[in-house]
Amino acid sequence: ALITAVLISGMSGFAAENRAQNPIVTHMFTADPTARVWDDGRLYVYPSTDAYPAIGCSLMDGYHVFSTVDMVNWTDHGEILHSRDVEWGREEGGFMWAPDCMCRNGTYYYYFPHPSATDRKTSWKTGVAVSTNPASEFKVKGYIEGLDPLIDPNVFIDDDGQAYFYHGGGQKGWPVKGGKLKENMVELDGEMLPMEGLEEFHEGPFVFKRKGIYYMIYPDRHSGELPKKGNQMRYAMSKKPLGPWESKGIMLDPTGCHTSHGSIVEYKGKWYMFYHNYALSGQNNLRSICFDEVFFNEDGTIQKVVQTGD
Ligand code: FUB
Repeated sequence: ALITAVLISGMSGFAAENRAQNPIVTHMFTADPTARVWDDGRLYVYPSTDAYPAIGCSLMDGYHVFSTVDMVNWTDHGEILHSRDVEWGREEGGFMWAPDCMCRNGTYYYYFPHPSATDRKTSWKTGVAVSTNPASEFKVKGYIEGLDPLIDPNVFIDDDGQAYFYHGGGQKGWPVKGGKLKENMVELDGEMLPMEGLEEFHEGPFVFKRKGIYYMIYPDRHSGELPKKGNQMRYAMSKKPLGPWESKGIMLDPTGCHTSHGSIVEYKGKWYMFYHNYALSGQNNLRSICFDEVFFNEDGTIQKVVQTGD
């Protein structure tokens, strides 16, 4: 993997009135952002990469990492992983879909869905690449054994140190499942269970915790005009990391892309949602990552996120 530190200035962040200048990356097309804050005080975004010209999701490849300390200036750390680094991948590459990254004891675990060369529909595996650096030198270690062929991995570590793995979607009607991970972050600890109580689940689960409440956000199956087309982001709340979940409705309207996908993170005292829209390309399958602030009500419910820059 390359370490290409490119300072992208003047194209993103907050304007004077403290609103995000979306999209935050304009020199390439990016989607499915997972935002993480690590001990070095930076906020990192781990997105997937859309191929230009747009030909759907098949040629998505070459994951980059972006980071910031001020939500204004973003560094592109360059490509950290490509399908050619993946043993079980398709010879022609592509299909490097929505990733996640988690840190435990100074090691960064990068989770990515990738199908085999023979059957892209039912052969998805969740690969794990490992590094001691959050944005470079990732080496593929293999994949998590014992999973269903679902997409969109997500990892959450609870306050007691227990790690949880979630993933879901990939085929129409496929579920979202969750379970425990062992301390080594690459093996399941017990059974993966279907997550109960989620309305209209489509794909892209992301779990976080705030004030003792567990949240799962996810894209639903909506595809009509609202006035924009595409999936809506819904959310559910729970008292436990593996549910049962209580559906709470829509927290992000369609962004103009066929898909939606997002993550929520706290940074420097504010909460942000990262997601993608089509503002840069005007095409629903050439996406660009964005963020906007998230506001919670007293009872913990989430106010609908106002999209900036669409
Ligand atoms: O970007 C490729 C796939 O589309 C992701 O894995 C899904 O979440 C959807 O955004």
